[in-house]
Amino acid sequence: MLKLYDTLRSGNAWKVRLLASLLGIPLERQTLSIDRGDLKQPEFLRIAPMGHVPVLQLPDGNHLAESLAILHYLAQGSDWWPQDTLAQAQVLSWMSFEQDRHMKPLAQLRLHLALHGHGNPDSEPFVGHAAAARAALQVLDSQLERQGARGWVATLAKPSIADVALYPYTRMAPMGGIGLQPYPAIRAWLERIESLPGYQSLFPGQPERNLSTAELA
Ligand SMILES: N[C@@H](CCC(=O)N[C@@H](CS)C(=O)NCC(=O)O)C(=O)O
Repeated sequence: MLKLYDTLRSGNAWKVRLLASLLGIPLERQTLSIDRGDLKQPEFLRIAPMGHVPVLQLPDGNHLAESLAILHYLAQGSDWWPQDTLAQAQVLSWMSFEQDRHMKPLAQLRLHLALHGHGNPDSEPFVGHAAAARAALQVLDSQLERQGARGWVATLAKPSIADVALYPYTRMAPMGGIGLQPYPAIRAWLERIESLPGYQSLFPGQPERNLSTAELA
């Protein structure tokens, strides 16, 4: 069985649980705590040299770090990783965008303003993160509009791992003070992802916790 090292609220780890659930792949879950310092322990750093979750443990004992590498691994042989070389490159292009321009500002706003609950949104660096987050969401909204009402971020007929990669931090943007009202194509796309068979929320069965910051286990 595959084992996922995650934390309760990691959006990067949510990507992995979401894809596994969409694919019907069972995952054992070991949930670590950043606050308790679990990610700095030598036993974690031995399997995760980068010191971050998510990390996937394979049945043969190998470990795989970085959410997008794990998505790529899990999606092999499925429709979530297209067969056509150009389509694959387009998926990689949107996944690079996610890491380079999308995830970081949205994650920083959510982490500091919502989860830690301190930081003045009207001061630096949060003003800069908010501008970067809105610029990234505008790029995503325009792409989804270009792809049409039935298209996906990087592909047309079927969703790909680019959609999974871009979903969690877009969905949680309002936690960091970035409302999604100005992005109609994004709002329609979020709804379509949430109605896919196998969709899994951040806290399955506890929808009220999805956008909450409560530190209950
Ligand atoms: N590029 C990495 C980013 C992973 C990442 O930032 N993980 C966060 C949780 S969402 C983490 O482990 N943070 C630990 C820390 O900041 O000490 C990925 O996509 O997996």
